[in-house]
Amino acid sequence: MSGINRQTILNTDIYCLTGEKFSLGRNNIEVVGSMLEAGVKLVQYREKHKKMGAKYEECLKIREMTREAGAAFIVNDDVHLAVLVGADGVHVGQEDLPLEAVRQLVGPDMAIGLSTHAPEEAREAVARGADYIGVGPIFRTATKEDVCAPVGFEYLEFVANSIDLPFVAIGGIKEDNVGEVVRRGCSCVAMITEVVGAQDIPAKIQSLRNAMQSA
Ligand code: 3NM
Repeated sequence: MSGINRQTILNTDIYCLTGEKFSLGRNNIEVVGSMLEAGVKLVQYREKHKKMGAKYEECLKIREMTREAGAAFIVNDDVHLAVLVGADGVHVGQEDLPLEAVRQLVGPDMAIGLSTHAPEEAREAVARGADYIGVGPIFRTATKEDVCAPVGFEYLEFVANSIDLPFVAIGGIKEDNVGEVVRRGCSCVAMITEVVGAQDIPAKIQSLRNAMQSA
């Protein structure tokens, strides 16, 4: 038994997403290895522009590594890839398949995360059976293509106070602003560039944890 399940998948502090082009020349496998070495317990594979064959190979390897480390593994966008590699979850956006269709494909055990940017999307996520929601972008970010304007703290506070679902804040979160996010009632934060773009990933994770704990 891994102990990882739909309801508790966000019960951790740092949710790390891959982003090879921001990884200082390192590949995703190497970067995920450093995240796991640092004790990260939740990893998402996110690569918008790789070919499916390459994504499949990387996900198989990351599945093996995360399982070994007792970490949860979520695949972004590709529902069948998530199923094929035995991921713990799949994360989708507002324009992907509807949640009911995703649930049909992944079965009863896999967590489904949904990106949201406004109160009505959060309410809809609850009604349609998401297991958790992403709340963002909190700050300006250039990492995601076609990203909307920052939603700021107002939407984050709305979710923290009014939505009965686990949530993760995302978008432009860095060591120097993560404390503000935590103080708004957010216990799990997701990051791409702050982690994958760090020269020393374990040291960065430690600094982020220190900043979160002293917030
Ligand atoms: N989703 P960074 S913002 C993947 O708002 C993603 O839903 C967002 O990258 C959302 O930590 C984002 O480098 C990019 O800003 C996060």
